[in-house]
Amino acid sequence: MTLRDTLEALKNEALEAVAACGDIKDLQALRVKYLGKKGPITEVLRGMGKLPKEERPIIGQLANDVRAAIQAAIEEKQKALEEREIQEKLASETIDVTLPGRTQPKGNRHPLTAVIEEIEDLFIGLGFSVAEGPEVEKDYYNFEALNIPKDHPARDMQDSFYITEDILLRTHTSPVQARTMEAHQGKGPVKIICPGKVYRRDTDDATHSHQFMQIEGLYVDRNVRLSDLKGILTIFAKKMFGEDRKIRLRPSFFPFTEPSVEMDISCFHCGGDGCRVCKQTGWIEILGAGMVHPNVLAMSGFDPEVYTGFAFGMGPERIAMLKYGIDDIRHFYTNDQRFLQQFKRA
Ligand code: 2NM
Repeated sequence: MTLRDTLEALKNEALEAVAACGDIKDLQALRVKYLGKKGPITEVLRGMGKLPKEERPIIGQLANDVRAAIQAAIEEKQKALEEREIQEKLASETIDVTLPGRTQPKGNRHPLTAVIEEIEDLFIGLGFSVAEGPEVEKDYYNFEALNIPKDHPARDMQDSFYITEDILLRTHTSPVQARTMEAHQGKGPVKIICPGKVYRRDTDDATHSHQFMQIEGLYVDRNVRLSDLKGILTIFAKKMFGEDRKIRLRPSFFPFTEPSVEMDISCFHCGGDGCRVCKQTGWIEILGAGMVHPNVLAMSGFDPEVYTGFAFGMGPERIAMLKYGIDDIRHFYTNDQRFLQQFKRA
């Protein structure tokens, strides 16, 4: 075989191999095999020295043409294979934009949080600020500063969670109010509501919990009267339970207020005629309140001859239970989705 025939055969073999190739990796191997440094064309060009002088340019030209032909075929194939790869990818990765989206499960506010925030917003609208304080509290702020005497049943070890002899889990949020008054150094006004967790040594049942929420309000200034308390609480009752609500105050007793009252609202279910919600009385007890005891004002640094104040306290669980007809306080703390999901807003 002449060199010319060898080159011609090489070209045909290479072009056939390239034409049959269906894979980019295999094509790369063919490129190395035919055009590489150790390939047959390089070998022909290396052997040129042994050729008669007049044949060299002819064979050299032919070898270059063969190399160019193979190179062109490989490049064309490369493009075709790459194009095929892109088309395959596009076909396999098509997105159906008409498919409906995956719905994300949406949470909702806890009903107790919702009621507390509603009450907060209402009092903020009446000029109150929100104040907070520690849940682990000194006996002094929890009892002493609130005129709760040493022999009061609330101070019994059986009724409160004591940590040491003079540190306990607060049994109400009133210590926050005592601390806030103290921080004001005898200068009014103090106009705050204090929402927060409180703790009592109770056995949990449908209406009792060892841990629950409380919201207390306090307004101390010159000339604050019981009529101011009545006005504020009437607005609260109407906003919370409907514009038709009436309120009534019954005399009561708390160590930290004098006089002390309990407030009822006219039944929002029957309007006052008597039903199962109001136990046929027409009235529903909502909160306790009163005029801040002079001893409490004095212990917190306010002159009771100059300043007076009203205070009130309520249980947001009870408010929420009445508002939504919830029959067991434990529902608030057990996170049963069947309960919680009922308070989704539209
Ligand atoms: C109540 C009822 C009546 C009350 C009193 C005070 C303070 F700190 F100012 F003395 N805070 N909260 C109070 C008064 C709370 O809860 C049923």
